[in-house]
Amino acid sequence: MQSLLAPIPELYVSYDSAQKLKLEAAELVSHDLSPRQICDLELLMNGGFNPLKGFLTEEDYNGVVENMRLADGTLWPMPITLDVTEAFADGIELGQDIALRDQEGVILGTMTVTDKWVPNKSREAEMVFGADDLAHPAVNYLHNTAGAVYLGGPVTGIQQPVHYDFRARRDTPNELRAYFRKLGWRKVVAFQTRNPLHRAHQELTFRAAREAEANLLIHPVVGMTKPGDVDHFTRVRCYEAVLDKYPASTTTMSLLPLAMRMAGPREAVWHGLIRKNHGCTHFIVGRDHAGPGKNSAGEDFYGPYDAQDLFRQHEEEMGIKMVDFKHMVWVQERAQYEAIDEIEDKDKITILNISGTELRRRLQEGLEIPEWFSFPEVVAELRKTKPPRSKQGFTVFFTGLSGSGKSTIANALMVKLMEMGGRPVTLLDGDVVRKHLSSELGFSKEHRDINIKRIGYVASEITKNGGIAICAPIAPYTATRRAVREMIEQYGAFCEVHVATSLEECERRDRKGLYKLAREGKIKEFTGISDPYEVPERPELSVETENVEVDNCAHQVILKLESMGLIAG
Ligand code: PPS
Repeated sequence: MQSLLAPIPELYVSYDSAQKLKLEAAELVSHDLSPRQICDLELLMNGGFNPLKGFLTEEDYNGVVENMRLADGTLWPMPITLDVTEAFADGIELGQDIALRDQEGVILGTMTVTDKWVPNKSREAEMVFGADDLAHPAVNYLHNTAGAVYLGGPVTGIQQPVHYDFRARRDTPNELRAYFRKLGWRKVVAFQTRNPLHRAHQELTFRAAREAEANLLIHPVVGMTKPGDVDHFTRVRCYEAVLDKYPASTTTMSLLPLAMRMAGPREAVWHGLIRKNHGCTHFIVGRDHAGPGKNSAGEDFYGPYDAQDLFRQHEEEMGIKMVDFKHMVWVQERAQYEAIDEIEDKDKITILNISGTELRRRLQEGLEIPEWFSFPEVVAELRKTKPPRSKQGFTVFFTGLSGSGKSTIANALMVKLMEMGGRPVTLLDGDVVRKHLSSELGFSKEHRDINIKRIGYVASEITKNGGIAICAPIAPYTATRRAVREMIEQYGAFCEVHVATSLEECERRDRKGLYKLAREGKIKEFTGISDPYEVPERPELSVETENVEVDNCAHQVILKLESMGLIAG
C-alpha cells in the first residue's frame, strides 16, 4: 500500500523546461480542449489519475472498456480519452507531438500521439455505463458531443489550468498529501459530493470519520457534474458554512476539478482511486453513488447498492477502504439524527425527512425549510440562487405569421408587466431585432435560424439575470424554437405563445402591404406565401386575435404566467 507520506508522480516538467516547451509548442498543431478534457488533463497532470501517464492508448482503452484494466493489468475503470473530430485526426501522424490548449488558447501541455482509432461508442456505452441509452448523460455526451476519433499517448504537463475562483480551496494530490503530513493526519476519510450539504450529510460524514477513527476530507466535485445540479459557486459557499459545524481541526475541505460521468459502480471505484491519490485512506460510498437518474424506460440505471458491491470487490487491490453510507433520519422525539438501521423503537417515534424534490418545491415556492433539515446559512445561500418562481427571470416567446398581431400583443403585455413592477422587462420585437441585431440577415432558413438564435441568446441572458424577456419574431421553424427553449430553460421559465391568426386574416389585414408584394412575387421567401410556417404543436398558450381585443389577448398571457407561478396573483 502506498504511503500517505510519499509524493505521487506528476506529469509536469520543471519550470525552466516548461518555459522552453511553451515556446517550442508554438510550432505544433494545436488541439483546443473541451471543458471536460480540461478537467481530465488537470487530473492527469497533477497525479489525480495516477497511474495514467496520458490519454489512453487503444490497447489500454480496450482493456478498460472490457474489464476495467489497463493493458498491464492495473485496475482502472474509466476511459480517459482524447476525442477529436475526424478532420483534426486526419491531419495527425502517429508519433507527432500536439499542443493541448485551453479555451483561451493557453498551452497546458503536449501529447505525443501514439494511437489513433475510431472507437465503438455503443460498446463503450454498454460496458462502461451499462446501457447504450441517451437518457444517460455520459452516453449522450459520447454520441452527441464527443468527437468521432480518439487520440492516445503520453502527456507532458506544462502548466495547470487557471482557476480564478476559490483558489485557496484547490489542492493538487501532492498539496493535500503535504497538508495531511503536516497535520499528522494518518487516516483520512473522503466524502465525495455534487450537492449542497444539509444536516444529515454533516452527521453521516462526522460519524464515518469517528467510526474509522480518522480525520475528514470534504471533497466536492467542482469540474462538471450532472446537468441541472446547483452551480459550484453556490455549493462552495454552502460547504464553507457547513465546515464551521464540525469540531475544530477534525475536518478540512478541498475542491476537486473532476468531470463526473455519473457511471454509478465504475464511477465509485474511479472516485476511490482518485481519493487514494489525494492521500485518503477511506472513502464514503453511498446508496446509488454517482447515479445518473432514470433510463429511457423510466427505471434506475443501476441497483442502489451496485456501487458498494463493486467497490467492495476491489477494495483490497485499490488500497483504500470503503465506509458505507448510513442513512440518517431526524427523530423528532429525541431531536437528533440517528442511523435508520440502528433505531430499535421505530414504532414509538416520529421520523422526519424532506426529499430532494420536496426541498426544491419549498425553495421554488419560498416555503419554510426547518432548521432540523438544514443550516440557516445553507438555506439562505440556496434561496439567493434559486429565488421563488415569482422572482425568477423568464421569457415569453410569441410566434406567428407576419401581421398576426404578435408585436401589438407583446407591447400590451410589456406595459402590463411594467405596471406590476418588480422585474425589468425587455421587448425583443421582430422588426426591432432585425434593425439592431440582425441588420445583415435576410429570410433564408439559415438566416432566420441565426436571427432566432440571437434573440434566444439575448433572452437567455435576460432570464438568467432575473429579468423578463418578451420576444416577438415570426420564428417559423419548430426545431429552432425548441433550441431557444432549451437555451432559456437552463435559467428560468419559457412561455411559448402562438398568435394563431390565420393566413387569410393576416393577408386581409395586410398592415404593411407586404402580402400584396409577396403575392406579386416582389418579396421572395415570404412566410405563409412562399416560405413555410410550422405551427407550434404544444405551446404554453395559443391566442386567437379575430374578434378579440388586444387587451384581452395580453390578459390571457398574464393569466397563463400567473398559473405558471411566474407572477404573483
Ligand atoms: S424570422 O423568420 O423570425 O426571422 O422573421 P422576423 O425577424 O420575425 O421578421 C420580421 C419582419 O420582417 C418582415 N419581412 C418578412 N417576414 C417574413 N418573410 C419575409 N420574406 C419577410 N420580409 C420582410 C415582416 O414585416 C416581419 O415583421 P412582422 O412583425 O412579423 O410582420
